[in-house]
Formats: sequence, structure tokens, C-alpha cells
Amino acid sequence: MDTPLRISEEVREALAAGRPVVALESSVVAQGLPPPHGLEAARRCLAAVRAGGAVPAAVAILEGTVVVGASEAQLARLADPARAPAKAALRDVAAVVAEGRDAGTTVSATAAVATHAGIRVFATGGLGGVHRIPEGEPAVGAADVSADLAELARCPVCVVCAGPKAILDVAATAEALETLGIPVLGWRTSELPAFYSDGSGVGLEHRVEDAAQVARVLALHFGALARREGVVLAVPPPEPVPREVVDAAIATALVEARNRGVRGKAVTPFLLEAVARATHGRARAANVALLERNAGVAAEVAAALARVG
Ligand code: PSU
Ligand code: MN
Repeated sequence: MDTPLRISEEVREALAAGRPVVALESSVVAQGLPPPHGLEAARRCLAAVRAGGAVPAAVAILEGTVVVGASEAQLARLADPARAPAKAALRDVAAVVAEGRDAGTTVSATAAVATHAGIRVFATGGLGGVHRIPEGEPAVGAADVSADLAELARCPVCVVCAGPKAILDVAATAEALETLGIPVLGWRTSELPAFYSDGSGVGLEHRVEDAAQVARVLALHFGALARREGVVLAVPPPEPVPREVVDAAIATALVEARNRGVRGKAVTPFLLEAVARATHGRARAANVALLERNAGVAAEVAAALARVG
């Protein structure tokens, strides 16, 4: 059987030469942001990685091939809802490939593919995690927990994000990261950011001031200590929306999701869009800005890591 992984020439050459490479996820392009914002975000992320001195390696599934280093044209195709791309978490990858479909890859799938390709740094917007239980609903059965967490626990990559998505139970997600043994570093902050906002009330013990410091921690964690858990680098959003505004919007979005019976992998894109609507686009602008910022910081970290060796 042919390997379904296709690494672009530029990414392959950079990896072979030990030059910095940053993986990018694509579910945010395909499902996380509606047109034209998905493609705009993708373009800005690609440019930010290059400006930071690294080669972007956008991961996507196109006609059943897992592409590492997707081009802008390929990402444009994913951003077109008329083509109905799938949302591929890691568990969906084999089936989507077998079906020959297109898919955006979530954090879990992208972390696994990046690890397979030998890429150590990866940028996204917000991490998936433990979902909230809507008010009035019994806390029975398994909670909705993103596969991002379990997969990150077995992929030695540094995920640069603005913390867990604010639509989640951020404190519970922080606890889950601790249980899984996933280190969390605060980028010039001692508080876990919550995606749209710079604060969550959850303190962070390990604060880093620059990329060289992150690279030293990564070299110790993945190298000297030979750990396989990923590392979260939490970067505060550059255009934060005040927490009261976000919280009110999320409360509305959760009720809307429950009333419409939204379930499974549709929950996260639905909530993000509902929050964007309830904040008159403010949350969406914050989302795109933080994606770009995270891509830029990831490039700096990849460059510093390439220097450490
Ligand atoms: N970051 C964003 N927007 C997104 C996502 C991340 O700014 O839409 C995506 C990521 O791909 C993440 C996914 O893995 O949302 C989580 O989805 P779920 O909660 O269904 O696991
Ligand atoms: Mn889920």
C-alpha cells in the first residue's frame, strides 16, 4: 500500500537541512471560521511563519492524501464549504483517506502527522478540551472531551496556542493537562489565557520570556528527559475581548446549541460561530488575530529550537 503522506518539497528540504518548520492545522480553515475568514486566517498564518524565519507546513487531507505543506490554493479548496470537507480528528484520518475525501485536520490529527513527519513545533488558535455542562443539565455520563488532549499526551510536539478555547471549561481543561503530564508554559504571562481573553483565573507556574527559553525547555523535555508528551505554549491573544463580553456570548451560544441539539464534532464550530455572532464579529477578529500571532511565535520557537539542535 502506498503511504498516504505527501510532504512538500520545501518542507522536506527544510527538515533534511535542520531548518525551522512550523506545522499548521486546517480544521480552523475548513470548519472553525466561515468564508472568507478561514482562508484569510490561513494566508496570514502562512505569512507569519515565513516572517518569523520558518517554513510553514500546513497539514490537510486532499483527495485522500495527507499533505504536509499544503499550498494556499489547496487551503482555498478546504475553505470552500461547497466542497464539504470533513473535520478529521486523528481517529477519522484512516477512514477519510480510504474514502479519498478532503478534510481539515484538528489539533489531534495535526499533532500526530507532525510527529510522524519529524516536525516539533505546531501552531493553532485554541486547544480543544473539556466542554462545559450547560446549566440545568445533569452531569451524568461521559463529558464531551476533545481528542486533542489524549493525542497531545503522546505526540512530542510543542503546540503554540492561546490556551484552551473559551467555550470550554478552562479550569477543568487545565486539570486534564496536568493529569496527562503535559507541561504548560506561559508566554510572558503567569495566567493561562482563555483564547479570546488574556486571563482565565487559572495560574501558570512556568513563565517564559523568549523563544530561546522555550527551546531550552523543549530540548530538555524531548531530548534529555526523552518525554513523549507534547508541550503547550500558551500565548495571550493580541486583540483580547473582555471576559464579561465573552462570557455573556458563550452563555447565549450554549443555550442555542442545546436548543438545536448540536452534538459531537459539530459542537465546537457551532459555538465559535455563535460567539462570533453574539459579539458582532469581535470574537472572530480576535480569533484571526491570535491565530496569526501564534504562528509568528511558533516560528520564533522553531528557529530557536533549530539553533539548540
Ligand atoms: N483553533 C481555532 N479554531 C478552531 C480550532 C482551533 O481558533 O476551530 C479547532 C482545532 O482544529 C481543534 C478543534 O482541534 O477545533 C477542536 O474540536 P473538538 O472540540 O471537536 O475536538
Ligand atoms: Mn467533542
